[in-house]
Amino acid sequence: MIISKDKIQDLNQKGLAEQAESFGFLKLALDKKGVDAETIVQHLADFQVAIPSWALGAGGTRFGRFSAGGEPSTLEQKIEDIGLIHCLTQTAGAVSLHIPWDIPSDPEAIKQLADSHGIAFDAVNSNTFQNQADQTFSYKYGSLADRQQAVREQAIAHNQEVIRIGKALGSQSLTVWLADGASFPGQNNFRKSLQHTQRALQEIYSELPADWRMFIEYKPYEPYFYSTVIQDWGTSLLLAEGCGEKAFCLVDLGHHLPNTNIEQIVATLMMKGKLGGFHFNDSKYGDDDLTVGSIKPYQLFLIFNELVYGMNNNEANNPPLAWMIDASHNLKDPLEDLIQSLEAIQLAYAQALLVNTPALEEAQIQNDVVLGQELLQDAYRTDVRPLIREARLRRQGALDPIAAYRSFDVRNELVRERGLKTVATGL
Ligand code: AOS
Ligand code: ZN
Ligand code: ZN
Repeated sequence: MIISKDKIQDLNQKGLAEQAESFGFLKLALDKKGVDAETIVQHLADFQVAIPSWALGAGGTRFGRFSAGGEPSTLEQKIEDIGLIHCLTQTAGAVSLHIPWDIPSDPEAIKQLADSHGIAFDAVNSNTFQNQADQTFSYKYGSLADRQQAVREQAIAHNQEVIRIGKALGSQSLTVWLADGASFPGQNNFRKSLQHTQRALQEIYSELPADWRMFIEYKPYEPYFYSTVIQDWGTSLLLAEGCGEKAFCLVDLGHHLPNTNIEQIVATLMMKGKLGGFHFNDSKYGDDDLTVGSIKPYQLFLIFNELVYGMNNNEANNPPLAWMIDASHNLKDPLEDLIQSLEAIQLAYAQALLVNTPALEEAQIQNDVVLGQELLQDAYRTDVRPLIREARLRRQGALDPIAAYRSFDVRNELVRERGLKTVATGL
């Protein structure tokens, strides 16, 4: 299924007058505060977030999985799905592949297909948390951290293979997330596990092309529940520094113990120039992978406030970040879910761009605690939706992507094309 730009423009017609009015009103209000709405709209229009190839089917839990129907079963269909989201939102201009779930049989053809949808290849993800059909050694007790050299070598070789696949697609970064850890005290030697991991990452790093970056993702628990080798940002930073200047930390919002101050982690990593990428999602309890902004939108805003501050005060030369959504669950239509996540990301970004940083710094110098909070909340409580709609309009996206998705009857069309009982590869 392909949605033409003309169809989107037609649908937008009836909302244009109202949009012009609300955008004009907000623009005036921001003007009075010395904020240029046009600059913000431009930032929003340029902001692109990668969609992971495993989030296009209905996610499951270990208790069950309910197909959405019409799910993509090939990489080509996954790219088409991202193309649908991108043409509506104009924000999903990249895909993040998971190897081996999505090995392209013909990289050149896939590249062309993605290109025709305006989609680039973002970070490629390796997988050493599952056994593959043809592999010699099991990852049951570990991969890069495993006590057996043969297991580690197999996991290293897999990561190097993922780099080769990514290279053929024009990808420029590798994300490593390890399940390695232990569920019981006494199971593993902490120091040896970490040393093995560092050496293995160094070996993978040595195969990284000059213009590539490596992202090291951390997570406190799950799938193992006593210890995880790369448990937190400190461990991730230590490993990244042990590899070299092309290695960075990756923050997944769901990978923190409850109430962790994630915005402070973002600030610290950017101060060190070591924040490489971001996995957006939301959670109430753990790595829930819920729709971005569905539970803690104020936290998301505070995180974006640090990201914006970090990008504007970049003494450590932190490179541009790789943005990705890492969310999927089993209730919503996965494409509508992703559209909601993209919207939430844009909202938080726009609000953060509104923060009056000089005034905030002055309030901090004056120890005016109340004013500091007021300044942040003034930005957070501004209805920035007209800015986001304006950014989409200028790129010929849909004024209201969810409404457009429904009015084009996308899911039923996909079910007609692909069938009702479909299973997308992935988690
Ligand atoms: C796992 O919890 C991490 O969030 C990974 O980033 C990701 O979900 C996984 O690599 C997908 O397979
Ligand atoms: Zn993640
Ligand atoms: Zn996760």
